[in-house]
Amino acid sequence: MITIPAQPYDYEIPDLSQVALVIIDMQRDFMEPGGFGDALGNDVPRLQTIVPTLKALLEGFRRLSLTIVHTLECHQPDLSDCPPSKIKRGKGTLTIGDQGPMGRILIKGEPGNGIIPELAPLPGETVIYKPGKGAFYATPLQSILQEKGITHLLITGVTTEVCVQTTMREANDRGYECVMVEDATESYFPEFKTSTLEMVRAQGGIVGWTASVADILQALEQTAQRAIAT
Ligand code: C5J
Repeated sequence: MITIPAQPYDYEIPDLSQVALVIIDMQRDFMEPGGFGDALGNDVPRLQTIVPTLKALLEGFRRLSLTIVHTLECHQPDLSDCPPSKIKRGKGTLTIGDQGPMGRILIKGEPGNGIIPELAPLPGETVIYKPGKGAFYATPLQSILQEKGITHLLITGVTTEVCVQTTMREANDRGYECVMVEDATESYFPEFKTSTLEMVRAQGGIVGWTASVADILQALEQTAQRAIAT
């Protein structure tokens, strides 16, 4: 059993083979000027603060050969998977499908839709293309996790109260034991990040747990070292 200090109480993973790191939407469209987040008038650079901590967690998972899932919010070029309500929403300077400085906004394969280079997926890591905010909606994520025997998810990425929280709630309803990683998720709105972390772990962890990258890495690495020593 792996025990991670967490809130509202310790989080336990039966075996390293059962945990996956889920990295939500660390895409240029949300992280860089000229993308979807920027078009909606957000303070885009503030999301950069989590890149080093999330990278440390990703590298820890790679060192230990654990399961890694990246997601991208994106749509087909003909927008056939994008509800008209989503296109209309926001009244930003550019909307989904429009040509922006990094290519068409939120369209699969466009330069702006790619994951930032610091966190780019490596061969063998799962990449989920998702048309919704939640990573389970209209994707093969559930069947991939089931095939791998994953029961525990460490959820990270952007933005905390939109795609990260939606994914965690979807996962919770499907029976996964989830941690939202405090210093590996970020929002354009600091108060929304704080509230999301609080609402996840309120009421005895009604949606799950929150924990820090340092505590997670320490627990996972100690377990892996113990396994090598025995
Ligand atoms: C948003 C996301 N904020 N990845 N997407 O539209 O959170």
